[in-house]
Amino acid sequence: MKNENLYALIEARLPRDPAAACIETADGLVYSWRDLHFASARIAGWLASLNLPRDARVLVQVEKSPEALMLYLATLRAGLVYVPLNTAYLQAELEYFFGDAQPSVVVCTPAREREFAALAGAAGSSHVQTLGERRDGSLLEAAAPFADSFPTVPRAAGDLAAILYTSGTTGRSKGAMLSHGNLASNALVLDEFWGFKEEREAGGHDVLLHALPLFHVHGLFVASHAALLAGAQMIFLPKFDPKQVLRYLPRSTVMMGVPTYYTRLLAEPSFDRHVCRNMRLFISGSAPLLAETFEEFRRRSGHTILERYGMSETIMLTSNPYFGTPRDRIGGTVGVPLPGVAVRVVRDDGSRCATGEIGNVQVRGPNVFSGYWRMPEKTAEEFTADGFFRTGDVGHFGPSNPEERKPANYLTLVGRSKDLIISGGYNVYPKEIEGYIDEMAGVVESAVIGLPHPDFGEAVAAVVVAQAGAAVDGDAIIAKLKAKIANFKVPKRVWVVSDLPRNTMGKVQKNLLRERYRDAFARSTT
Ligand code: MCA
Repeated sequence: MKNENLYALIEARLPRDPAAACIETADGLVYSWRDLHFASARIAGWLASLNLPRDARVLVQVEKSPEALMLYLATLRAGLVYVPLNTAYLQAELEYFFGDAQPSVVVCTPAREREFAALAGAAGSSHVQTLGERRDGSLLEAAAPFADSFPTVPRAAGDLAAILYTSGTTGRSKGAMLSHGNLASNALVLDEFWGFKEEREAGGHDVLLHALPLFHVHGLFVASHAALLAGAQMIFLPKFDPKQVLRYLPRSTVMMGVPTYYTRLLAEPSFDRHVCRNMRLFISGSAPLLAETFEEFRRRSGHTILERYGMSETIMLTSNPYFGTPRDRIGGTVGVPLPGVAVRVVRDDGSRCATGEIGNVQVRGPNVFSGYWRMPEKTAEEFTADGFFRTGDVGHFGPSNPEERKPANYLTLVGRSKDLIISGGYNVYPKEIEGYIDEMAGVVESAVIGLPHPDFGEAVAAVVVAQAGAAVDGDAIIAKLKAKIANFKVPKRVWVVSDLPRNTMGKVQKNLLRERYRDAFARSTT
């Protein structure tokens, strides 16, 4: 029977020349495909030596490095389940992930070893290793004695490969369970849809400029899988630094990023057509790309950004086309459903919307996850009887008015049915932050909102009601939150007010608050 482990597919596609460059780092190190294959075999050998049960979780919170990618590949090879965590998460958040995922293996940065050992102890995880950014830490030492070959553990398409935590509307994060088949099907579709296959078959050599974090769908799956299946070289930057990106762009052919990357590049005076001379594709996702960024980018670089749409639960759903003319990439839309992916827009009663009519976006296909980890009820709520996942996004197919030049199969997102803020490509659910603020001394209640921000697209802000006579200070609230939760979730501004606007039903009118404070970050970049 065919081994449907994603790594079996990657292995089958390894370039013929194993000495060819696979990853180049900003420190000037070059890893070959052989290095990647051998080192991930050693880590897989170590994981296998632990004799863990099927579906054992490997929970990882490390900085970006080639070895972090090898650890992910090793987990696939050993048939275990990879659980990556944002490096910004702090104690309170980590406790939840440990309790929920109950990992058998934990890998953290050397600096946080003690903290993780305590968390692991409490959660009953027996194996804690460390991995630093420069090949330091205990993991590589533990893996060193193992062979540089490892037979990839057989897995079926439906077997669990990874759990990705997404913020939850109720404040609790949910673990989206993605299978080997989910990951492989999406990677294979994108290989063709975004022209990697054509480039390869024409004898070209794609070079992917990889500046995304390695713990989300975007950087870990979409970007890395594309390069791994294409045999393309990756330039691996530890984070998005526009100056560094400008240095590597002339040698690159493809870049993927969130809109903030593109606005930051446009803020660099030296960003021009010459710098992009070898590029064939810029892709944007994870947050809405503003029309002005789309247009200005085209003017400055001569390239039309390809905007696509995805989620942790579904990986990629729709994309603007790569083939055709640049005019086929329509700004403000997220393009057409990817091959094999069914996307529909429906009314609240489940009936199909007409072209141009706004409704709820739902999706079904081999890319769609099987459910939330240990949350059968939540999973059941999010799927329709005929197997479509309710994305929580609101949109329409085709033009919503006669002036719009949008074909009927192009999807435009106009909002979300769930209360969600997307800041710099990271999702933040107000309910979670309100929970932390409301438990602070002197606070009666709070409303967390997203406001337009020139750098992050949207920024988190909070409006807080204090108890009469209590000395509640916005800056103090921010400082307390910074010590407790991931920095991107911390409100950039807090206003203390006497009460919140409510409708006749008593519900807080966040739209009025968003209106009142809409210009708060108008020219700010912090
Ligand atoms: C950093 N800060 C932020 C954010 N990132 N504030 C709001 N939103 C953010 N996203 C704050 C920090 O709290 C800190 O504040 C200050 O900015 C500097 O932090 P630093 O880490 O130096 O920031 P940075 O390196 O400039 O990072 C900004 C960034 C980064 C490059 C835009 O957030 C980023 O790489 N975002 C990409 C996210 C991503 O990969 N999303 C994909 C999710 P202070 O100084 O006050 O502490 S996957 C997904 O959504 C789906 C499936 C999909 O379709 O792709």
